[in-house]
Amino acid sequence: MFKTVATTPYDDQKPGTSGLRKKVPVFQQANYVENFIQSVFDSLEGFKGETLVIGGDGRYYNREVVQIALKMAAANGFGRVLVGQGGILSTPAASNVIRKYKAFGGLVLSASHNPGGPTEDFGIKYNIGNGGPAPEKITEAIFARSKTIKQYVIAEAADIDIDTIGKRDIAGMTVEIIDPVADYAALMEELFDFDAIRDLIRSGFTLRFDSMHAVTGPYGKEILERRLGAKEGTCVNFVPLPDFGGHHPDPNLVYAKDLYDLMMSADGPDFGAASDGDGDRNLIIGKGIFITPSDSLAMLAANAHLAPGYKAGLKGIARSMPTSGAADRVAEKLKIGMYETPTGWKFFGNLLDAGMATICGEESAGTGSNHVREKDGLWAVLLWLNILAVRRVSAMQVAREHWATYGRNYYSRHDYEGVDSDAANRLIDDLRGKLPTLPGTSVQGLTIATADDFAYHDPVDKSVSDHQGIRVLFEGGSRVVFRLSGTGTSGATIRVYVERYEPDPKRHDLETQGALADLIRAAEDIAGIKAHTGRDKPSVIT
Ligand code: G16
Repeated sequence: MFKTVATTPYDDQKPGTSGLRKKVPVFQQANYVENFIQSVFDSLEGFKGETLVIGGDGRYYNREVVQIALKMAAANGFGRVLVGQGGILSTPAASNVIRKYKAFGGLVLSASHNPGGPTEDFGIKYNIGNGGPAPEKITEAIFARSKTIKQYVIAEAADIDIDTIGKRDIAGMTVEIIDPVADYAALMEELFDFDAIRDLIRSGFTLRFDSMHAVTGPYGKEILERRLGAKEGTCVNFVPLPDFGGHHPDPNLVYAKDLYDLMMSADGPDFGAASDGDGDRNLIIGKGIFITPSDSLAMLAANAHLAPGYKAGLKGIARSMPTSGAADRVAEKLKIGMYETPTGWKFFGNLLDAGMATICGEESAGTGSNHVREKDGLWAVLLWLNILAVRRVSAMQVAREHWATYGRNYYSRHDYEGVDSDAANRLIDDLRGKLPTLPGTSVQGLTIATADDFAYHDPVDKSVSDHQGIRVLFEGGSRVVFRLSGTGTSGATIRVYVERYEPDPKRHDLETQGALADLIRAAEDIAGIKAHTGRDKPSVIT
């Protein structure tokens, strides 16, 4: 019933910021998927007879990998697997299912916001029993195992029907095909005041939710249109497609430009939002105003008590290091803890589990809370709607009042994508080498106060993560941060994060790139991006 297959290791199965992401043809190499999944299982202990969750964002190759994973889970001794119907589970929904059904862990099949299709991206991520991404200790063990693996085990069974809800069996292991939306929608009803949001919508408030042909389509339809009464047509691009309709399912101002243009137009709706490939990211645009993810985190944290799920207040806020300091000011006012972690949602898990943080967020369009252990795109949309339903003001007013109270953190990220990896590594190495000489020097009229290579000391498990990004802080609180993306699949992506704090409300109406112009020039002077890469402008500005 089970067979052991001899295999040889691949040397490139190192999980990045969020799991293993590669082009589909890489995953299609002989035993590539099997090697990785076996390496995951070999790095875990005590799962015999336990429950595993499997689901993905529906991208090309999702269905094939679900079948392989099911047969390998059976051969490795799992007792039961819960699979989203059609192999679909958004990342936050998968996190919820793992928690709700006390599963041992889960395999989330996604390359998130990266494009999908036969020559595009695929990914596999392992989540632990708290519903969150495996911590570095486990991802390192998986990588180590993948370099020495000699065999894997798999059930000799036919593919099973994953499209019909119900229980079936694969080589003695129970497989339950579950509704991917129901548990998640129930959780959202617990956290938010659906009556208040329904009233707001009934009063004429209009919205648009763009699923970018990715996984949140069915979730948006059910929650926004069916349960909250938004009119049909509120959800657009809601049919998940294996290639996301040929688009980049990344909810930013470049790839969701249609939504942005609509929201800036005179007859646009009151509120617009989009989510990404696997449903964990969010883009929030009020009528006439784009809310940066860093600002959204701060504004949600400042107003969260208006939603039933957070009425007791927040224990603390956590943000990734490159995320702006806007949320820090909210934490200061609320007199709650503020934690700065490396990029990667996995670093929030310990803080959430320990009850130290309630809300977390990242500049990369991610916000979430202790309701699951992943960032959650629709959750952010619903919290915004709940706040607007209670306050009965526009998103623009929420933002303006927030800035008037706390000051404004002008913020932008400049990405240089598809850069030669050696050149990108040299740029970072050179920067690292320069760090001790930078403080006290002036660039573009700005004086550098401190410069370092960010290292995180986890306050819960005391683990240390080094080399998490180069920070250059200027006198007055502005800063630039440089790091290499850990989610790309071709070449390297250099990310430059630029931030200026502006306390003066008379200066809260500036155009962002203009407000940051001297810092952007300073970043070039400090890092020599053009000299290292030949690029004189970023590929994406968000
Ligand atoms: C992943 C991680 C996030 C991270 C983002 C960008 O998001 O879960 O924590 O901020 O990648 O990472 P990087 O800057 O290394 O590319 P997602 O939505 O891709 O899963």
